[in-house]
Amino acid sequence: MTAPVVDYGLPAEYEHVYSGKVRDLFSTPDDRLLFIASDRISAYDWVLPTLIPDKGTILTQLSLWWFEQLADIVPSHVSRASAPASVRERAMVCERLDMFPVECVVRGYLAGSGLADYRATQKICGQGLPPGLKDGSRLPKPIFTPATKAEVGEHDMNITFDEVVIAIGQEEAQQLRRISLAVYERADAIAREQGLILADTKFEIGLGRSGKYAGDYVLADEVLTPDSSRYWPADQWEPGHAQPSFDKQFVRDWLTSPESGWDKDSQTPPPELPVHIVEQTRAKYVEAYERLTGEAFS
Ligand code: Q0T
Repeated sequence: MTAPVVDYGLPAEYEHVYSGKVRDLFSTPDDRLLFIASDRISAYDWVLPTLIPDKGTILTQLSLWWFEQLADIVPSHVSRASAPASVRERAMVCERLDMFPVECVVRGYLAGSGLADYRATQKICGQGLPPGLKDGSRLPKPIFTPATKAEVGEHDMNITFDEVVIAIGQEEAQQLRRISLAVYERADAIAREQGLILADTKFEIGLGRSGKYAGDYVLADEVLTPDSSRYWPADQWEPGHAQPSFDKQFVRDWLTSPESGWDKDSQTPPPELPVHIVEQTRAKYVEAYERLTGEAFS
């Protein structure tokens, strides 16, 4: 897949492997992977033409912090090898894993595709839920709602646990569910102490191929960032309507306002964001980092 990749000024031995909407993956000279978070931002399924300064660095540093908080539950793919200087703060050098072809989603609250599926069938990923739940309702308990990994431009498709079993095996599917639920519970508890609800989140997991974690389940990708998770301010949580996005609400509100002149249903590319929207949005990523980690983002 080839999506917009900026010039990161990497040494020639780093080869481009893959790009998502906002992340770029390169191979390293020593057969690891260099996972780079760009400053790109997506909304309404588009990558916007405007960058959010420091977004990639903030999300990478937040992800690294989360991996540390989770290390007693599951190891991470992050290697101690250093990334090239030009991307050091926005990149992670990672061990290559054998990835499971499953998006490991956990939901503690009803939103997004979970809400859509619940409204259509009173189930999510084949799991029945009580009647009467609303947009934003807390679920009776967190549920593992796996999805298939879609190509760039496509949406992930929710699948049942039995479909995961068919794809990867019973033992493996149970391990992904166990790890995902344990990580969600830990992260929600930590977020809650800072006044944030972790409504849902998505993990990618693989098996270690060599070294210390050979054959072990290892957490990959970026974790528990606002790009991979829905965080809601706990003091504003109110089931019955869509909860405002912690990070992207300024962007969405502006894009759908008359000032933008854009119609999200028009299939035409969105316009550049005004500077004040960029600045407000950057401030939300900084706020997420600072609230969760308790550290200033310098
Ligand atoms: C992967 C082997 O997240 C992806 O790409 C971001 C641009 C998807 N992806 C992940 C892998 C990883 C990771 N992370 C790993 N540690 N080992 N493959 C491949 N694609």
